[in-house]
Amino acid sequence: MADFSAAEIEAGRRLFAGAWDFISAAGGLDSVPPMSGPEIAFAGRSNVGKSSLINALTGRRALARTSNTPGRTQQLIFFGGSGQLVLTDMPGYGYAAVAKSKVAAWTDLIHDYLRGRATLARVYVLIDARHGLKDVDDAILDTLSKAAVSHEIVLTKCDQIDEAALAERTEAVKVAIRKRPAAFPDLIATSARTGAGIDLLRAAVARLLAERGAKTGAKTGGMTDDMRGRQT
Ligand SMILES: Nc1nc2c(ncn2[C@@H]2O[C@H](COP(=O)(O)OP(=O)(O)O)[C@@H](O)[C@H]2O)c(=O)[nH]1
Ligand SMILES: [Mg+2]
Repeated sequence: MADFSAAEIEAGRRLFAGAWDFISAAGGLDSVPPMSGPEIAFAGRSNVGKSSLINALTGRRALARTSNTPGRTQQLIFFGGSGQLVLTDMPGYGYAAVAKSKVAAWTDLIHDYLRGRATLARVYVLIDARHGLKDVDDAILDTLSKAAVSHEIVLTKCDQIDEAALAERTEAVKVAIRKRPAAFPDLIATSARTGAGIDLLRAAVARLLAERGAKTGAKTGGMTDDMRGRQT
């Protein structure tokens, strides 16, 4: 797993500290909030733990609604904090009991969003540590590669398997993504339940934004007035 300095861990902590709020939910591209600060998105199968991870990162118990009923989040959900960073909870995929037409609509939305969002700094693709990569995950990884969107795997629910199984799973996923150039070669193992790896994921985002800021000369600032107006 990637090494982070104490300064990066602290930068990560600060990046996610403070108040986080719901900005808006979008069922289509016409209703996504205007692009503002750098955005990171969380993708993954229904029930993989996207909402729980967002709650763990932001230290809020119910910012992103979590659910035992897979397939409930059918929209892109945007969250903003006191800084510029925007978090996007993406609609889950791979839930069998959903009608084909609905799957097509989600797929279109996800693909449009990934292609059209210049502020999107990285997509974290969540994989359940118990199950590893599945065919449906390959589909989103293919889409991300084609759209040349930077992405990294995050293992979720690591509290559910023992250390040896986690090491084995980590290695298997690493081998599988080695053939994907747009995929970050490392991955981060997390548990929203125990908090394991959450500080590392925060640090990874802080490092990403620092690198991106250095490239674009972007300054950090607050949420735009336009975004505030959209908060509910
Ligand atoms: N044991 C364990 N359960 C988790 C973890 N993260 C999420 N869950 C559970 O997995 C289910 C789905 O989580 P949710 O965040 O709603 O998944 P989403 O559909 O990807 O947004 C819920 O019952 C969560 O409590 C975790 O780190 N460990
Ligand atoms: Mg969710």
